[in-house]
Amino acid sequence: MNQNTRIREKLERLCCNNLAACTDRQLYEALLSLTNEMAEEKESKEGKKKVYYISAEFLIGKLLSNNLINLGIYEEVKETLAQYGKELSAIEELEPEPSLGNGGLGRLAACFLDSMASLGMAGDGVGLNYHYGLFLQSFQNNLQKESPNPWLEEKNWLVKTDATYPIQFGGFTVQSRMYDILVTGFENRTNRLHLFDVETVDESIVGEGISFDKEDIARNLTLFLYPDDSDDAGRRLRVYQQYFMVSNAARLILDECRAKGSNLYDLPEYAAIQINDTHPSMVIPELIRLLMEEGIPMSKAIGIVSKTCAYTNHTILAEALEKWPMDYLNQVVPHLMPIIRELDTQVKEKYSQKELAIIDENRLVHMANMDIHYGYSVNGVAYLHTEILKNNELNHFYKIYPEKFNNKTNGITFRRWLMHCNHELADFLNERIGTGWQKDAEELARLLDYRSDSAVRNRLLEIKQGNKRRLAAYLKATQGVELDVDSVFDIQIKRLHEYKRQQLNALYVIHKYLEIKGGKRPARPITVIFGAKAAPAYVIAKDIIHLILCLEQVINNDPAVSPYLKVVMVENYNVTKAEQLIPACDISEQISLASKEASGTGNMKFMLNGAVTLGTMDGANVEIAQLVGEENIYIFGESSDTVIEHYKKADYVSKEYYEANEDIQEAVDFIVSETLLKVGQRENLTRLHRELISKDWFMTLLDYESYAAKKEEALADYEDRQSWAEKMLVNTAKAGFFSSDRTIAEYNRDIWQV
Ligand code: 26Q
Repeated sequence: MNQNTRIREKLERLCCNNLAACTDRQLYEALLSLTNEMAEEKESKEGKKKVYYISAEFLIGKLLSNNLINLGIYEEVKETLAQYGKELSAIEELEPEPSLGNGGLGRLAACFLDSMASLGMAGDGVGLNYHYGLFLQSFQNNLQKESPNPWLEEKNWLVKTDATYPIQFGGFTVQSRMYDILVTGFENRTNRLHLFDVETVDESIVGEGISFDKEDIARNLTLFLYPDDSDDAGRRLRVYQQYFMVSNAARLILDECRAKGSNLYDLPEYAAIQINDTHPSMVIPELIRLLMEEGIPMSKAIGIVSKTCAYTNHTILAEALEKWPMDYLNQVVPHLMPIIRELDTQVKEKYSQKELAIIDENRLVHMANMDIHYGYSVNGVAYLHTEILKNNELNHFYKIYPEKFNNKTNGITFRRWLMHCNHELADFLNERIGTGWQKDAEELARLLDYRSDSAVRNRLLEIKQGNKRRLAAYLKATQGVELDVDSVFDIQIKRLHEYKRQQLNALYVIHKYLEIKGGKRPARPITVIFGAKAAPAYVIAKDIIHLILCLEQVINNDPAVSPYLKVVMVENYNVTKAEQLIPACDISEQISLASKEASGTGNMKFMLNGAVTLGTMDGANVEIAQLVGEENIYIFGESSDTVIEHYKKADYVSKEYYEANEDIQEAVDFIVSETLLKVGQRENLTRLHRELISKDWFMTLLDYESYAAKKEEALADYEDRQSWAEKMLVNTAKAGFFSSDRTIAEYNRDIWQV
């Protein structure tokens, strides 16, 4: 029986033998069963060792079409449905997006699961089954509003398992339950994402917006993904969540390893545990505790765990490094405290420097420090990031454990970020360079043979134009905005944070607006697209969103300007929207303050899809620049060394830049102009204005001049369509290095050895 017939029969059976009469919803549910059934068939007998990737976030995005692609049945399903007059794309739209992550860190974890399965490695994810993903964002009066974001429908991707554990907190115990999401590899094995939950969670305790009773742990434990750590009760709940996650993980790992024959002394031969940032760090003391319960002496238990756990650092912002007050831990996990204290004592006996302590003089427990002392590997997520960790942020540790430090430059899965989101480009590549790139991403370099071929260049331009048209239609349908598809699409989509500097982009928009008002039109209309959620308690981030929304209102409604410049803030930016936006991008904005963005992964997605980067020498931009060469990227701004010097000397004064440059002053002052105050809130706009002039911690004004100049250069170059197409081609061709298959192969070679 051929594949097509088999799928048709299965679908028919799932649809009670009347596919034509099925609604799209029924078809969605049938496809969900079909893919899970086929995925289960690909679960293979395990080898001895397995990777456990523990993460508080897995930003997996919609799964249906990705699973169809990975199972190799996308085209067949699409055709079968078409024969009955059904459209796969309409069915895909019905799937709710599981937004179980905040941003880059969670999306990376999802790409890694895809790559482990696609490479045929035994590697499972372990995390939490949040009932509500990252809040839904809507705009009201040019302000961000948050509301709950449920994703669990009656029929969903979760497979209920029999695994359940009693998880003990200070004063009470909850019973957990493990649910699995099947992770299909591309034409390869199936792995699992284990998401733990408690049965007592109660969705009815959610009140106004995204508020809820933060004290009622049994009912709220896995209710929400944490968007921030703004209040005390919220922070405490986060500790409950983290311990719940790692205690379950530790028990599962020990159970599975014992079942495979481990005597627990040989645990490192059975398990490699990757700690994704410090959120799962308590797995270290928890494993030690559980091993001791099995009768293993503490010193031995510490040794075993130290050979099993490895830590990835994703940030150099000091405020994001988790430090938990001892009081919290005493309340939430009193049984872990003797172990954490002993780990700290052993460190203090060996090393007197206070930077190396786990428990500091303010009784704060430094989770990263525990990971570095008691893990066997510490990695950063891009070359520059790892260098900064070694030479600055974690230098004290690097000096005592140089052998533990290694770099693993991030990557992205090409299945989702090319094959699924950009069918036209994927098909064209298959046609021109064969399909080998799907398994060996470096084969994309074969495209370089065509860099001077005008037929290929024209086709790339045509594909881009088609994607821009599709995006325009999508934004018209979802937000009612009209885009000029012949304009340059300049896109910045990522979490809103001052260090990512959406405000820098906004200042340029103001400058352009004023220029056009003054009669100077750009060579070609420009469309500046933003997408970003701000943490609900992050005041300045919300002010920046307010500014962008006010600019959108003013500019798009000004008939003298809107034919030449438009601003669009995409509502509720998420993975699904990224999949629409990225293929349609001409200029990719990666403009963080150098030294602050650990890696970035959006930058890689844009590059792969033929956008040209406008960026600073930060994170993985450095490696992108090296790969594509300076004529295929627009780099501006101060270097990370200079920026780090400014912080050390505390000598950056934003006001000096404001006073010295007329363009800057004009743009900054426009934030509090009559024009903007008419559509915006005085409080928000004046606060942001003041912040930029008197503080500007992330040095927006420092880089304004070089940013504006580079952007002008990029816009001018865009007019030579043939040479721009060559830049697009080189970017796609050189993106192979950023496949997460390469990243995962490196993790396995240097850290996991599965
Ligand atoms: C911490 C404490 C309390 C509440 C929340 C948090 C918290 C939550 C999420 C801290 C950090 C995060 C997420 C960090 C993150 O996404 N980092 C990004 O990781 C990407 C993958 O490595 C990099 O590409 C980005 O550069 C980095 O910013």
